[in-house]
Amino acid sequence: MTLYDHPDCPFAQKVRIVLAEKELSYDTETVDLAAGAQRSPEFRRLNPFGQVPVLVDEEVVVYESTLINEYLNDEYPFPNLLPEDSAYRAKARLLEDYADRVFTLPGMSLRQQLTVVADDRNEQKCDTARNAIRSGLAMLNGMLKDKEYIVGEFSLADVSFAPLVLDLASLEMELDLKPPVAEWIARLKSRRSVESLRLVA
Ligand SMILES: N[C@@H](CCC(=O)N[C@@H](CS)C(=O)NCC(=O)O)C(=O)O
Repeated sequence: MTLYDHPDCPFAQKVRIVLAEKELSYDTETVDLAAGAQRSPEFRRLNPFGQVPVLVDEEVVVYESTLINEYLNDEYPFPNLLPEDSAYRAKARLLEDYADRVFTLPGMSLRQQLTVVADDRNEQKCDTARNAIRSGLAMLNGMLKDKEYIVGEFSLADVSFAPLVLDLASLEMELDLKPPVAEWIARLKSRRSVESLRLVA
């Protein structure tokens, strides 16, 4: 199995966490995004949208991190990372989608702005991103009040939030994390899969 990867890509990190949870061995092909390797005809044959991550498992090619993780969970079912109950499974999937679109993408946008000297930053973009991240953390805080993980057991929903929550320190934000969410982050950080990937700053 080969993962077309980039070390800083939070979507590729989601896949790496699942591969580690399932203790699967794989090769890594780092795609040089800065040099535009994702736009090469060879890479576009794997993913016509020209993005990492892409997983190649023998003759099976899957792109889109959420779909790769679904594939991994179907094909390598132990440990199962989705709830048995279909209502909870739907909830986990909805939260994965929320994490990708409403939490991780604003985090990437903020991170990108922070690479620019302060005077040239788009403060409106920064504020929008910070607000989205704060709303996401507040929502998680409410959901985690009586649970160890977002839908009870550790699931693909936790995986989807993990890359950004494990790297909140780099976002230069004042955060007053309440115990449910702070304890959940500590729990995520102590998982063997996460420790082994050294995603924690
Ligand atoms: N929805 C995609 C997003 C993947 C994505 O945004 N990948 C970025 C790196 S983090 C990428 O390959 N960017 C290169 C480009 O778009 O040219 C997923 O979940 O896999």
